[in-house]
Amino acid sequence: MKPTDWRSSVVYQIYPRSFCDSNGDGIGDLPGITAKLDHLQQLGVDVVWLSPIYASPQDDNGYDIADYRAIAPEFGTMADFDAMLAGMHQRGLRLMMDLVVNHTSDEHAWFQQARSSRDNPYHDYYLWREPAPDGGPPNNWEAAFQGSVWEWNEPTGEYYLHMFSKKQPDLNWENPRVRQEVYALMRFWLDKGVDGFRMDVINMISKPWNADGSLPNAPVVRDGFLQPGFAMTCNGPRLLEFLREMCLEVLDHYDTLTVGEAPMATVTVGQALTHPETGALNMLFQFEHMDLDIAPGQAVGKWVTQPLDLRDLQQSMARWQNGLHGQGWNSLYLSNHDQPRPVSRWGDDGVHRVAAAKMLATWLHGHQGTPYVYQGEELGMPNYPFATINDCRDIESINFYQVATRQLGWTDGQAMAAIRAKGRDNARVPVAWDATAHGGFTQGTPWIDSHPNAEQFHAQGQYGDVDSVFHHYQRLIALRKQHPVLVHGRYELLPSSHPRVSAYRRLWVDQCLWVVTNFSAEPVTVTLPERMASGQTLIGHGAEALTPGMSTLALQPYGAIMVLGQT
Ligand code: TEU
Ligand code: CA
Repeated sequence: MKPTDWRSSVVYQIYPRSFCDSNGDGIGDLPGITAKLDHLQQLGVDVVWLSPIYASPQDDNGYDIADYRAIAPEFGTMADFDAMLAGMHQRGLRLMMDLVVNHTSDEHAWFQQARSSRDNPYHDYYLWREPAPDGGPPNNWEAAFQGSVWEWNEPTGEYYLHMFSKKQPDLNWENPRVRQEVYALMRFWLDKGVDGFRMDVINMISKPWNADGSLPNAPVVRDGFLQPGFAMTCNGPRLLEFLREMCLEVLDHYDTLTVGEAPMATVTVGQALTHPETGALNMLFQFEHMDLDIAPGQAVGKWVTQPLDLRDLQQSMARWQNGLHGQGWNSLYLSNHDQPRPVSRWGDDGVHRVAAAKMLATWLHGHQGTPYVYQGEELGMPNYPFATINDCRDIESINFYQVATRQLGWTDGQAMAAIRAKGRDNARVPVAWDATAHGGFTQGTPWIDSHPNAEQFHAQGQYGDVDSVFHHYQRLIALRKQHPVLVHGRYELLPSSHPRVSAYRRLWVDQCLWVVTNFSAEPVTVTLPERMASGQTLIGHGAEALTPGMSTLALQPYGAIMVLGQT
């Protein structure tokens, strides 16, 4: 079976809870997605990544699964799922489901069984440890959503491990029965016609066990017992072995597209996991660029920020572009359901919002790899002005707020400012479809408030506007289909005569593609890379028209240009 060549594909991520509500209960659902498939077809994307829709107590909005083969009632029925999948395939769209198998929900039957007794056949599906000599947790790891990664289980008199919330116990991948369970549920969905998987924190499944079966303490980087433990379980010793087994057992038998979410992954890990011959996944989500605005030398993590230095971003992209060229494959993303809106984070969501959203898109889509568009990004949706913690719904932000204001001495104002800047709910505000109430997301009351400025960026208002962000994404996606240099071209970072202007090129056969983008709110004039002036502008906004012989280029605030020429 000739695998589909997905390298010129563009993926659209749907966060079902916030995409489109079809029955007025304020929660997005599967019939709502089916009703909006023409929007995706018009945009020109090829693949949909659907965040979790499985039965779940929704402690972490579905990333805590209680039944992998059942649809959460609030999202619809299996018949709704089948109709949505059929609608996608009819439009030539392929579907990647979210595979969340580093952990389950504590309400999953496996865990219910496992926590009942040490002799239960499911007990070894999870990770249990005796208390430390002082009766406390077995080691000093802090979980991603605050608190210890260890939770006491009275019935068996031991602790269980949860890297995320205590309602998300980690699975024991050392147990071959657990791995077979995962392969079976993957086949269930692939046999239904699903086209691949986005794999949640997949590089955390192999834990760094000591010879005596204990887990090492995390380095002490701050006062107190708990220390950041997240990185301790990333890129573990048996990761590639488990993923190669997954290929032999499942993936090699289907025409699939796979992307592994891999926090703390390095270029070396990227090469190992996505190498066309020796790897196991088509691509990864790595986080190096997502962590560049985290202030160094502080132990609170992402909530303490620093301005983005464009050179850091350039260097990071260059590392991955060059590191995986011919050795693997990159994903390209600036946003998803865990990150704030890029136009607010690295652009401008005021007077220059449209130009900034287009600039970031041109910059990202000019690179080698598979671009991901997160719902609302194609409309230039900005962050949300969360006023109080009651406006928020995300366990990560709510837990952070509690700890920051109760234990770290942060004021409400300081904590809310951090949440407005980095909170995940920024990405989970309902999509704005039209000028009606709640941006037409629901006829009811949305589960989280809709954006107060939806009238500025709703889809209906952009379909007919050739200068809109939506049209810009449509053209960028079409260019990837027309120009092989965008798919295969080798990346080269170019010197830039301005600290807020990025310049790079792609080289393929005798073709050269230049991408020059202004990351500042000021008009700038930069030195033109050689031979660019005689090229053909493929897409540009806020950029001076090129004429042969030009040596400089004037860019408006957040202006950008992509030019095709000869080497
Ligand atoms: O995210 C893992 C992950 O890396 C995030 O926790 C990220 O670091 C953080 O949110 C940034 O603030 C995946 C899912 O994408 C996320 O939604 C889940 O909460 C998490 O795994 C647990 O399943
Ligand atoms: Ca609904």
